[in-house]
Amino acid sequence: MVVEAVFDVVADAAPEIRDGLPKRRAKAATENVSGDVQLEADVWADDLLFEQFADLDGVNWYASEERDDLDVVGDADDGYAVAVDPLDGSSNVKSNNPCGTVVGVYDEQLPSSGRSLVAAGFVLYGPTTTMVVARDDDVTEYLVGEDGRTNLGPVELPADPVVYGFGGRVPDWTADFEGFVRDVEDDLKLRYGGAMIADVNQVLTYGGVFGYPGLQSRPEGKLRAHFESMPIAFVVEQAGGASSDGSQSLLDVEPDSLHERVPTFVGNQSVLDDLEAALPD
Ligand code: AHM
Ligand code: MG
Repeated sequence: MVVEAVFDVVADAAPEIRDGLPKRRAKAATENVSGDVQLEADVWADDLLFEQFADLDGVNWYASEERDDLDVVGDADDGYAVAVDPLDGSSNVKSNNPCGTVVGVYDEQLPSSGRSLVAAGFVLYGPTTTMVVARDDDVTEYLVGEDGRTNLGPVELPADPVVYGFGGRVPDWTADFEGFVRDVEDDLKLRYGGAMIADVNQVLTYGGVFGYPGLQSRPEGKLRAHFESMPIAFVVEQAGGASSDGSQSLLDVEPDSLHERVPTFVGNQSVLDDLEAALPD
């Protein structure tokens, strides 16, 4: 099945990506279409995944945070589109903090709503390399190594929220969002590491909320719908949690363009209900 083959590719590539990071910490002297300065590691991980997915039967389109346009890599009109953030949180490579790889499998050409996701998952390069895959109402965590993946069991968001982390500078937050955060910090513990995948995996492990809000200077926030927000929304919702762009599930967002950004929140339903109540409609 194509979805399993996609995550076999990701699991096979993960040890190679991890091993390749120490010698690719330099800046690549290029910017991606979102205006981020690329590391050699960003470009290299993207090329590596592109080559693998281009060869995979059933994958018709490859899209990446690091590429301007969608690449047609198959010959069928009804194949899957694979959307990748090859190295999420790559600014953490310099400071030797965690980063990840994010993958969404869509059953139609992009741009598309998150409702066309059939599977999504991520690799976390932390003290160990793990992969979380959500598909068919099942979310599973794997330990990933040179000799394949080991099933660590199902992932279920804990019922009670414990940790929170929000991106952006506080003076750039809106007053409504800042008011919501002041309430959150009465009860939850701050955990923000600057790599979405690492921060989301803490939420999946302990319960809580991760978000990158719309800012006064950038109402659309920072995270990209197809490559970051919708795939993690799919994972967290399948694991029993919720997602929001401030007023609706991230899976209901209808991006108009490939690299569109969207305010992004995932975590326990109770916290996201409070968020949506605090923000204007
Ligand atoms: P990237 O994919 O180019 O690394 O950018 C996305 C990252 C997310 O992983 C993280 O949540 C966010 O940017 C951190 O941004 P900031 O440095 O503004 O806190
Ligand atoms: Mg990213």
